[in-house]
Amino acid sequence: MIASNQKRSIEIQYLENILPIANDGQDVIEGLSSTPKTIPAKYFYDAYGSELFEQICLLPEYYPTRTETEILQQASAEIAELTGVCELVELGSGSSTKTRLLLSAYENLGQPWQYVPIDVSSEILKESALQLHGEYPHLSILGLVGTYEQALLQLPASSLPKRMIVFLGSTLGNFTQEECDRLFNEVRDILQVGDYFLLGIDLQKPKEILEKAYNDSQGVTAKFNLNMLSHLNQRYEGNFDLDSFQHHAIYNQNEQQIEMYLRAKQVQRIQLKKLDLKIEIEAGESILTEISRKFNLEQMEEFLAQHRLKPIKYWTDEKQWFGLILSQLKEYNL
Ligand code: SAH
Ligand code: AVI
Repeated sequence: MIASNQKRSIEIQYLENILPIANDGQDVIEGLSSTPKTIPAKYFYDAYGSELFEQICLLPEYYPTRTETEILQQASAEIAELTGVCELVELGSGSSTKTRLLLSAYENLGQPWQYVPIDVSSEILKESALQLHGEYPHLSILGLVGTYEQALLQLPASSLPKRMIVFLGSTLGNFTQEECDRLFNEVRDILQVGDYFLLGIDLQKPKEILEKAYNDSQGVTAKFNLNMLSHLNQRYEGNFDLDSFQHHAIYNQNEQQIEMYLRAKQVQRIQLKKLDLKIEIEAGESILTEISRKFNLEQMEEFLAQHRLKPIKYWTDEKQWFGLILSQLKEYNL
């Protein structure tokens, strides 16, 4: 436990690429060499991509951020009361805007505590960590720049008796079922019995609402999607021509997921020099850049329980568009 007179701190660490996850770019090579072609969603988030995501959150059609904010406004004080003072570790923290509702609730407990934001996008993480440090007098911050896997493998021990891993925004929806399973195993392994996991998930709803949210009228989502190519050009010395691709997003009802694509308007010869990769993309061919799965609350509770994460309470909005589930790691066999 940190003594209440101890000086609070702020630190940003850049995580090492350690085996078995030292694969910068390997996932791009694999994705672009497979059929259909894919690019992992984490490549959306360079500094400009994070800025565009912030703009998406404010769009009238993009209901998830607004709805989860409403839920957090109602639930944050209760969550802080239920868990007590703890270390908050946030996966994919971005600007930490919504998280502030939670952070304020923990700050109101009036004791020293810690926040560990984790994000691949270094600029937005550093900027928001500095702001939060100025705003919350009881808070120490350890920002970790890296992927979820890297951060969960390298997370330093907490000096507080309890820890809560926070995963908001339905970012879990950007994972395949297999990746969700792997992440929940990693979360389980990092938590001690009695620790918490707070998960925000986007719920199933009519196709029209979903497709509008990913095809906004101002074209911000299209810019966000195309920016991934510009990020790859800069990162790996590539020659993607952004004008030769078109944003395309549909709801796949069978898979209950939004699928976001970049469709080539004409044949493309792509080279990513730093990855030593050359590929050809046909006219009309689509690259899958993101899935965004839409969940069912009861099924998610079952899935959590299968990973020893026992649901304690859930919150939702009036329309049941979004859900927030607080679960707790239980002993084996209980
Ligand atoms: N939690 C915020 C931001 C969601 S956007 C919200 O709810 O609004 C997803 C965030 O996850 C981005 O900030 C992005 O940079 C980060 N991210 C995406 N893939 C990641 C990965 N593999 N590892 C770590 N962070 C990742
Ligand atoms: C971060 N993630 C949960 C967003 C989503 O809705 O899947 C990313 C996004 N893609 C397009 N718009 C927003």
